[in-house]
Amino acid sequence: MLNLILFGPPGSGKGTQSEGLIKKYQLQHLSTGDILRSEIANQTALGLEAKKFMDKGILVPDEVVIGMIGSKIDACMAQDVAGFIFDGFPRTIPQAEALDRLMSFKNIPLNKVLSLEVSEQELVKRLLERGTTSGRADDQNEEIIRQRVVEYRIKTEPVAGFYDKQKKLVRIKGEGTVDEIFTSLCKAIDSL
Ligand code: B4P
Repeated sequence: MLNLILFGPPGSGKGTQSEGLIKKYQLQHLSTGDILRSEIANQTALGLEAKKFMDKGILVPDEVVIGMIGSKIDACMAQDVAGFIFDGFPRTIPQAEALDRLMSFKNIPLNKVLSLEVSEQELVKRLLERGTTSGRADDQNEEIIRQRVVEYRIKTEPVAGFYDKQKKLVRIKGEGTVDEIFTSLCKAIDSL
């Protein structure tokens, strides 16, 4: 199995690059952002709870996200998958520890953590641009976007150190064209 984490701040291109990677490597895409938005669209209890946090640019509580990803992995393992791309998960140290436990319990490896490095100025520009077309509440307002970046710096950035210690972290320049960044990601994956 090939199992990867696509890591990086909001707007760094995790969702964009996942699209190409899942096609090329035939991987199962697990995006906690997408799963949460679908729960909101279906007005489930989990979605209604998550929306309160997401609309403010704050991370959804760990126990909600960890339970959610655990059941998605179980559902995918019931089918025959070549591997997973985790997109937007883990976003905190407790989430990373929970994923380690889950993977080792299921006896599946985590091969690499690919970290997209993008400046804050570029992140805010991209998300405001997407806000004009996506209809996403968390992309509409610069204050909320900056709050998401603050959440990233405080709660998510330490996760890079967690995987660096495990010698799994690869830093990739996340600025340039989508194709250029895709080529760098593929190079890192193919060197495995
Ligand atoms: P996510 O859905 O994960 O979204 P994201 O971080 O905003 O975006 P991503 O990095 O995927 O950017 P994209 O490719 O789309 O999270 C949303 C919210 O959900 C979080 O704030 C949080 O509240 C909650 N959440 C999700 N996971 C959670 C977790 N594990 N724990 C707790 N809470 C969680 O790109 C953005 C824009 O840039 C697009 O418009 C794209 O076209 C553009 N772009 C991409 N690459 C580009 C390039 N090379 N050049 C120019 N523009 C580019």
